[in-house]
Parts: sequence; structure tokens; C-alpha cells
Amino acid sequence: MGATPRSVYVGRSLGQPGRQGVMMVRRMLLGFVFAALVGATPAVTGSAGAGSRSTAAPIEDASVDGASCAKVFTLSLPDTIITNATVVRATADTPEYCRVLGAIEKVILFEVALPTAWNGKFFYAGGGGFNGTIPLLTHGVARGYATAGSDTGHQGEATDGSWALDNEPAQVNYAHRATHLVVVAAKQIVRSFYSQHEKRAYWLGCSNGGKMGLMEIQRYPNDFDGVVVGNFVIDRTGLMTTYTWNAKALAEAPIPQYKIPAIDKATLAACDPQDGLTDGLIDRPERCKFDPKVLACNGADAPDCLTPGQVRALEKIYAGPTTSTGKRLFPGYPPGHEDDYPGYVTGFGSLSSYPANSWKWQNQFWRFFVFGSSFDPLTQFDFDKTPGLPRFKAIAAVQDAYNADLSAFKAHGGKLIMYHGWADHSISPLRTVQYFGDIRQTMGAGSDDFLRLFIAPGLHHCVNGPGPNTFGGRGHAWLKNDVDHDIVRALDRWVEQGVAPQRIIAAKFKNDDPKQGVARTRPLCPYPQMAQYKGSGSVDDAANFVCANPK
Ligand SMILES: [Ca+2]
Repeated sequence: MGATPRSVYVGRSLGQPGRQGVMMVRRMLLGFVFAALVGATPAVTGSAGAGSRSTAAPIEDASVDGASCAKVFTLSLPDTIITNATVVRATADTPEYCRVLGAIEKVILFEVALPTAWNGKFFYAGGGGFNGTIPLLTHGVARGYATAGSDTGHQGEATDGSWALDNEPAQVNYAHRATHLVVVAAKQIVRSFYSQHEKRAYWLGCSNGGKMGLMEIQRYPNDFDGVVVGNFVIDRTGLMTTYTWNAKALAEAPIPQYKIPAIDKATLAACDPQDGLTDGLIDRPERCKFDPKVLACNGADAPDCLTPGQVRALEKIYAGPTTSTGKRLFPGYPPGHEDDYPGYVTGFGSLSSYPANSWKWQNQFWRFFVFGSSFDPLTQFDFDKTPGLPRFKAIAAVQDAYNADLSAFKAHGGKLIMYHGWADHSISPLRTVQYFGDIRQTMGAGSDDFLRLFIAPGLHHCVNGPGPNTFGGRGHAWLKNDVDHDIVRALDRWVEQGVAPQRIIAAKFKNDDPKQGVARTRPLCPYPQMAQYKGSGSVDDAANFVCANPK
């Protein structure tokens, strides 16, 4: 699931999203009426500016550009109010744009960023986790796109699912409906502002933001011409089942943070050479047969070995959830680069103090979306029976995005680029490989006309990791702002010129800091191809690799 957005939530009453939303809109309307009376642009403050960021520098729109920005207030859209329109000055990273805030049906807050120097195209930024704030849009603006995003109808931290309790409309909005409504409204705002129809519409989202993109092309296939989804949730219920599986395994035998380096070292030793190149990275980790028993303590417990219980827990994490008869419910995590395990799987602290993100997600989901607040997943989730319950299936029908028939999106002319990290220990890349196969099987030979998958070795969840982890995906810096290095520009070219990406050159910055320079580059290849070393030159230089099918 996604990292917490950098937006700051300033609202209150997490348990009463509906009431909070109504109060907030009342404040918006009061501000609008007052502003209309005094002839000024309404300025929205406090929680009404959900997704408000300290980094933006809005100015009152007294300039010519400001007046142009304020023209969006003349728009009349169904069930929609526009609450703010201000010019944001250019910064070193972002050109000048008109920032429009609004709400649909009172509770679906959205933002549209309209760059003064527009490339003629629309762009949508998916959000992370359970959403609840409007994500940053500046990466779309920096590329020249008119960019939109939304909190999808509730306000709160991205790890908070309490708003979903007994609130089916909010759950449906979060799943897919709110995004579609915002796309429709935002396109109207774009057309009004520029007096011109957008030429194309593109999507970029990672984690939950990737799932939002899949929901769009599965349910509203005409909304977008091209979609990039990364490290994405496919079936929410399956992912949460995995999280509960891991939580139960670790509740029986916690693996403390200080033992993670020993696991990381052991998998690297076993798996790094197996991909054909000893380079500190594990490519195709599903092929590595790593046995956690090699870490078993030969006597007393120690930081560099695992107790029998911890060995069993790690075996379960790699294997993924199964029924009592061994039927696989969902893929586990392939071995390798476990340095992110404390955050995503095993928890923080020298013993078993703070739980990992995955524990929080599954606890919130089962309690507030599915079975009620008294449900205790660690004791009540039954891997034989729970996935078959009607309530489970009803939630899956709304929250999962597993449909492999994308023929309507393809018929629309849509292109889909998926990316993932082999070292993602939040969402298993093995499920993405399965889904990729399902689409190709469902769509037949024509799937190559609209679908590509890139999987980066050593990329953790959306960002970070020891591998080439920066290529224009969500949350990435750019090595170069061109079609060879930016996966969004590669998509744009594919849609407009019909040139499918043959590879994307990814970079790893020293200490993941672009200011410190490049540590390594590597081509990401369209799956099932992988980057293969030519045999000479630096293994840290993409020029010394070719994309080819693995031997
Ligand atoms: Ca290797």
C-alpha cells in the first residue's frame, strides 16, 4: 500500500466524516458568498483546503493571469462547487499554474492544477493507501500537463480506514466512483480554462494509486488514453489476506529488527549469482530457491540466526497464505533485499514493539470495511472459511480490480504500462506477474498492442531499494526528462506516435539523493525480457546491458 502522502490533514472528527464534510462545505459556501459580496476571489482555509500544502505559494489573483484563473468560477458543473482558484508562482521545479480547488457532492474534494504553459493534455495523479487527502500534483504540472487529483470522498490519514465503517457510499467512492466523477469534472474545468478540448488523458499512480488506475480502465474505459500503474494493488481482499497471514505468523514468532540484516545477507548470497550476474542485485527472485533453514541457530539464539519459530514465520512469509489443506490463496514475497522488512512486514523495535504497516492496513480493513469494529483478525480470520463468506465476496466485488478483460480500454485506443519492483515487500510482484499473464491469456495476441510490464530488480515499494529505482514513476526524481528515462513520457509517445517502449533507463542516485549524483543505471526491460550484461564494462552503466529473454 502507498506511503503516506506528504499532504497535511488539518481536519477533525475522524469518526464522523459525513458530518465533517457537511460542516466543511458550509464553511466553503460561506466563504464563497462572502467573497462574491465583496467582489473577491473566495479563499478557502483550514480543512476546506484538504491537501493543503505548505510548499505551495498561492498569491491573490490580482494579475491578468489571476483573473484568467478566477474565470473557472463561472463554470456550472453538476453537484460541484469550485471553492478556490489562485495562481501559484513558478518555482525551480514547477512552472506557474492556476490551482483550482473544489468539491463534488460536498465530500469529494479535488484539485486541478492548470499550467500557464500547457502541453494540451490531461493527467491524473492517483493517491496512496486509503487516500483521505489530495496528493501532490506538481509532478504532472512539471511535465506540462493539466493535472487533477482527489481525496476520493473522505478525509483522514492514509492509514485510517475508520471512515469506511457502515458507510457503503464512501467505500464505493473510494473504490472507483469518486475518481471517475472527478475526472469528468476536471476535464470540464480544463476545457473551460483553456477554451480547448484536451488532446489526451493520462494516468500515473503507485500502490493504491495504481489500483485506482486499474479501476478506471476496467470500469470507465473511455476516461484515459494511457495509464501507468506501479507496484499496484490488484485484489484488495487478497492483499489484506496476505497481510493477516504474515501478522499471524509473526505474532507466533516475532522477528526483531536487528535480525533483518542477517536475512538480507543470506538471500543476497544465495540469489544474487543465480540471475547470471553477481552485482549486488537479485533479478528474477522467484527462480531462487532460498531455504530459510540455512539461518537456523546452531545453539543459543543470536542476532545473526533464527529460532525454529522464526524460520517457520519466514517460510510462511515467502510462501504466502494457504488454506489448511495447502491451497494457495495469494502469492508470498520472493526472497531478496529484505532491508525494508521492518517497515512493511516484521515491524520496528528491538523486540516486537511497533507493528509493520501491513498489520495496520489489514486491521483497519477487516474491522472498518468488512466485519465490524469488534472483529479481531488475528484470532477470527479463518483462512479456510473467511474468504468464502458472502460478506467477503461482496466487498471483493467492489474493492478488487482483478478483471483481466481490458478489451473496452484497448478498443478505445488505450495503452497500459505496468511497473513493479522485485523487492516490493508491501505488494508482491508475483501477483502482478500473474495478472499480466491473465490479461495476455484473456486478450490473446493483441495484448502486445497495448500492454507492457517492467519489473525493476532491487526496487522496494514504489520508491527506494538498492536497485535502479528512479524512472519517472510516482515519487521518483528524473535522471533525464525524456522518453528514454521517464516512463510517463514513454507512455505519451506510445499513445501519440505508436512507438512502444523497448526499454526504460532507470537510475539509482547515491544515497537516493539526486544532488549526490548517479550510482548506477540499468535498463528496465519489457517482461518477460530482462536486462542482460554484455560481458564487459561497468555493471553500473545501462549501456553495457541489452534486453533479452532469459535463458
Ligand atoms: Ca544479480
